[in-house]
Amino acid sequence: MPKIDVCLTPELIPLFKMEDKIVVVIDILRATSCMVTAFEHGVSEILPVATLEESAAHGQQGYITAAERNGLKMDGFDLDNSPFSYMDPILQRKRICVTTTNGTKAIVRSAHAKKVIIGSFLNLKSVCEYLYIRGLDVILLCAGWKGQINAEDTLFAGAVIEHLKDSFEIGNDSALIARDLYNCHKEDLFKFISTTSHFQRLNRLNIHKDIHFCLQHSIYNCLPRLEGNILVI
Ligand code: 3SL
Repeated sequence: MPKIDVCLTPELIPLFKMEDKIVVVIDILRATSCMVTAFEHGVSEILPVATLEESAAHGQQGYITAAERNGLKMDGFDLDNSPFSYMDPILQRKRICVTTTNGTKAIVRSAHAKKVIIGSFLNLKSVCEYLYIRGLDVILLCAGWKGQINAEDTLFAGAVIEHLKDSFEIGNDSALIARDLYNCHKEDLFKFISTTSHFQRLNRLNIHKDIHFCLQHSIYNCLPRLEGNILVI
């Protein structure tokens, strides 16, 4: 049986061999939820970059730019990191260059994997179907927060493991912890997430509706994947 490992923070990437595995990058609040929402609303490609400078430079080349740090939109860029901003019809068929505090860095750091796909609760079913059909070893990469573990990405990793439990072996203890955390809290994810650090951070910024939105399960079918350094569907 293929195995599922969980990498709880990008700081641990050097401990994993990604070249022969499918990596699912997870940043539930909010980067990967935004990306799935963007594609579902007609965006044609997303270029994830690590730095503000790279995003600004791509703005000069015709990309729409999005930049978030510490939950806030950065001055001089077009978009913030709210899923609702990506529903604007003006973005249909447009290319967006995005940089966020953790999510885009995690994507860039996993670009050497065999395949990189984008996971969120919004496209949970599509993620699980894809992994089931491929039947390869998987790394669920949690973007975390500035090198630390976070609960919401770990919960999503646990949800994937729980959904695929009959077809994949648990690869490491992080996967075991993620699965059990999800099973403990799956009846009321919001209640648990409302006790977490990023919830408090976003709450201080009045971003409650994004949190509710990002915790919806499988409302979208798209599955963004990395081709070269660009996300497409
Ligand atoms: O860290 C990230 O990549 C962001 O998703 C964080 S935030 O939700 O926009 O604050």
